Amino acid sequence: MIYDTILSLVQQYHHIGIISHFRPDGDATGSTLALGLALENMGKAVSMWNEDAVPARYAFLEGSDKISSLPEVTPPELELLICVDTGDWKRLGDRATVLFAGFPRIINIDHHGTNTCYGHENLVEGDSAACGFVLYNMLRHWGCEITPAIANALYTAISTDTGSFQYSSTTPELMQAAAALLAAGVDVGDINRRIYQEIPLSTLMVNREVLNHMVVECNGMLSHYSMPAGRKAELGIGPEDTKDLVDIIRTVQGVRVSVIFEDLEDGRIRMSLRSKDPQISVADIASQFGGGGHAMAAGIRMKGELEDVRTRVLAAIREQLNTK
Ligand SMILES: [Mn+2]
Repeated sequence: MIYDTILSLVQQYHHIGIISHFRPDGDATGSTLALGLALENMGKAVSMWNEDAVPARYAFLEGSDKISSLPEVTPPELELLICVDTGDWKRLGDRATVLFAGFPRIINIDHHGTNTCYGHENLVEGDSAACGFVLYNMLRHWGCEITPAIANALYTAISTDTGSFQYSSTTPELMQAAAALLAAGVDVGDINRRIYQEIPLSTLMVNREVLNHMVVECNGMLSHYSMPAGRKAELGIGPEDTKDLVDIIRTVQGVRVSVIFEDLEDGRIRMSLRSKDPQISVADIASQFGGGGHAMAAGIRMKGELEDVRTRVLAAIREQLNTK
């Protein structure tokens, strides 16, 4: 059983590093923290890292200040590296992939169906709603105490990756896990206010920009929005502000596929894709362009000009919409 294999590795080693994907979301942050705190409670020396800072909206989580930026060199004492919520190695980020290249003991714990199993041990539950749910089951199997701080981290991971328990990935077992987390000390009103009702004004201003300029086409089945680099600079917005934009344009009645195009400073285009139609997998579309994710939520990063990339990706989506 993979849970036991991972437990025996954890028991065998003392200095353990935990890392998740760049531009961490609630699942990446909550999963890093929940596992980190649980391992600390087991007496381990734990380092929690991320290539990017913890988003401000998750800074309330107890222990989130322990998630630090990457070290300059791989710490010589590091014995075990655990990657959470990260579907492929390069999603750890440009610096992390160089820093940990060739590291001899990597455990990959994830829930992305497109996971490339880059670890020496891989716990990948592709139909699980959140990495936080995979971890919840593993920690329960290990017999770990779910402290209030761990419960809050896991709840944040699970809630944010299910759109507050709205997506079809929300199973009875997941709801039972959420109930157990409430029993373990999550204050559900407080945590939901902190996660969903304390949005920075700058983010809401970006939302307004998106609503002003989104395009709905393909008989109302496709919504998209493009954020050119110049416009980002004019509005003075950072990466945090552009994270969940696709969730705004996907709510349009009748829309089946939504995509956001964002011109990044490094010459690449970031795309965030969502499907509301079980017949259309945006992971399949994303994989045509080197991206990946889940059937209903996927992402792509590729080099190129915004116009050109948009033309190609929209053509692939229109083809799907017209044939299904
Ligand atoms: Mn996730």
